[in-house]
This record gives sequence, structure tokens and C-alpha cells, in this order.
Amino acid sequence: MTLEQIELRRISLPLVRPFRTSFGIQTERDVLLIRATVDGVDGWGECVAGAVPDYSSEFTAGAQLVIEQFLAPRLLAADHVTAATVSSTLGGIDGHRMAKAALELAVLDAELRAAGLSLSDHLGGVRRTVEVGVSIGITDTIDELVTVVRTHVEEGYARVKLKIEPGFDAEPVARIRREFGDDLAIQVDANTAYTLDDVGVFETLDASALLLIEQPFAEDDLLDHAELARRINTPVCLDEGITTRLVARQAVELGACSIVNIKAGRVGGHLAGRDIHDDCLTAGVRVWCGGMLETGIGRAANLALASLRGFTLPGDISATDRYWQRDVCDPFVLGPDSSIDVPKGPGLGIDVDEEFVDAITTEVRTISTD
Ligand code: OSB
Ligand code: MG
Repeated sequence: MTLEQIELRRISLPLVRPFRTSFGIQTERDVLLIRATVDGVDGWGECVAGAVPDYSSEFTAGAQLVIEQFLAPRLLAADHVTAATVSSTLGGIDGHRMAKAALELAVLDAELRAAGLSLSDHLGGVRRTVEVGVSIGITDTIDELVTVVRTHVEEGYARVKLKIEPGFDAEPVARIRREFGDDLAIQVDANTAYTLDDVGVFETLDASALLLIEQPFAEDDLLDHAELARRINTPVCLDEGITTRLVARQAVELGACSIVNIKAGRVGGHLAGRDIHDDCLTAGVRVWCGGMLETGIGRAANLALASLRGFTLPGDISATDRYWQRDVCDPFVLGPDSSIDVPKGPGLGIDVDEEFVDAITTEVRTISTD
């Protein structure tokens, strides 16, 4: 197959409400989209990097630069490009997994559209609907958090993820447990804001019957996560720390986590995400699909990934109206039992609204073979 053209497109999309985490606050997304043309068929990819390198070292403008200068030229120079060979073709460039993942997804979408096969079927999905939850940012007051959680519970979400940070942790979480009772599934995400000195906070959180605690310590701190996991009852889950298939294996073997958050962008693509899923399934480790405030393009791909057998915990894949007033494709809506339908059509199974995408585009660059 021949990769003919790569389009890089920056879009700007305001969030319906600000999203605050221990690392910062986001009020809008500056997203890099990729359109790849393979044998005359277009496919879309989305880069999950944020505008600021705070969650990870990658960021939108940096991803654009590395694609323009290094990744796109290598891919366009390759004789034969398929989604399965994108990661090895780009193997000579170190890191930049979110940038690589966006390119791989665009090629994958084009390839599967041409073949008439859905991404879920291609990956080996076994579910038509996926259980999802909603990730809730840090609020100014605990009362405000109660209000936001109530809104989402009334919308039909059966699982919430509460962002925590030092000073906003055991107390708000205990309050949400008290207000909503034992039926609500609750998990927390610290986004690396703590150290092992804070073990008391996590011992207290044991009383709130959480599904899991996500990434309490630094990204590369496997040993302290393993120590925490020995000291508390709540399962420890890694997000930022899971950067590659190898690290995922090491984290599991060291006991640094008993649950893995799989984010395709963070690990270099949906194919790498599937491989980590396969390893975890073999090892008996539960996985779930994380989110990065994606547009409908990334969300469609995440729903396909989450349709694999091992994704037994609800994903951070919420309905469109939790993120955007208007999305770049038809909205994803929350269905019965806190679920969202997996797209069935070829490729990502969505129709990108090109008119709307044009209207929110801040920059376009096209790179072709010539
Ligand atoms: O840590 O899971 C995270 C969003 C941006 C960066 C990091 C994280 C998140 C979320 C949002 O929690 C999940 C979603 O997309 O709904
Ligand atoms: Mg997280």
C-alpha cells in the first residue's frame, strides 16, 4: 500500500467545563489531527498530547514538529506502508509515542475503510457496547463536587473517577461515598501528586471502598508503587507509568500495579495498546481504557480498543456532551447500564464533519511524496 499524503491539522475546541487535575487546568483543547491518504483513501488520527507538557513530556506543538520534520518524511519515503509496519518504520526515532500513535491511527483508519472492516473487528473486539465512567476534575469546594457527581449519576454514569491532590483527597472521597452509597463505583486519580511519605492518605482511602487508585507517585517510580500496593487493600493502577509493553510487564512483575490503565497514545498506538492488553489478559491483570479528553476521532478508536475481552473495568470514555458542545463527528451518547456503543462501520466507523473541522482549524500543513 502507498502512503500518498499526510495532513496535519491543529484544531481548537473549548471544553464544556474546565477540567482541573493535580497538574493543571484545561479549559480548551488544542488538538493535532492527522489525515493520511493511503491508495487514494483518507483516514483520520488524533494525537492525544496536551497543549502543555504536564501530563507527559509530549505536547501538541512538539508533536506537530516531530511529525513534520522526522516522522512524516520517513513514512512517506517507505515503499510500502501498512498500519502494522508504521511503528517499525518509525522505530529509528526515539520516543514521541503520542505523535507516532496519531500517524498509525490515521493509516489504520484508511486501511480498514478500504477493506470495509471495523477497527473493533480488526483488533479482535468481543463486545458491541462498552461500560464507561466519567472522570471528574478537582473542584473549589466539596459541595461543588457533590453537585457535579450528582449531575453525572443522574445522566446514567455508574462509575466516577475523582481527581485528587494533596489537600483534596480522603475528605471529598469519603463524602462522595456517603452521599451516593455503595452502588456507585468510585476510583481516584492522583496524576503523580504524592510520595510514599503520604501513605497515610491512602490507608485512609481504603475505608472508601474504591475500585482502584490511579498513579499516586511519579511516572517512573515502580518500586514505591509496589511498596504502597503491599501496604493498602485498594488496588493500585498505573497510568503515566505505563509507557511501553516492556514497562507494563515489569510493573506487573514487580507488583507496582494490579490493574493497568491502557491509553493507546501513551504507549505508541492502538496496536501496542492491544499487545499490552493481550499480555495482561495472559497474566490475569485487569485493564481498562483511559482517556485524554479526545474528540470523537480518538473516542471512536478507544471504544474499539475497549471492546477487547480483557477490558473488564469501565473506561474513561464518556459521552460527547461531557466534553464538547459540538464534536467533529456525530455525538457519542450514553446508553443503558452506563455504556456506549462500539462503532460498527469500516475503520473508525465515524463520519468526520469536515465543514466543522475547517471552521475550528487554526493551522493546516500538508506533506506529500513528490
Ligand atoms: O490522568 O487519566 C488522566 C485527561 C487528560 C490527561 C490525563 C488524564 C485525563 C482524564 C480524562 O482523566 C479522561 C477522559 O478523557 O474522560
Ligand atoms: Mg490518569
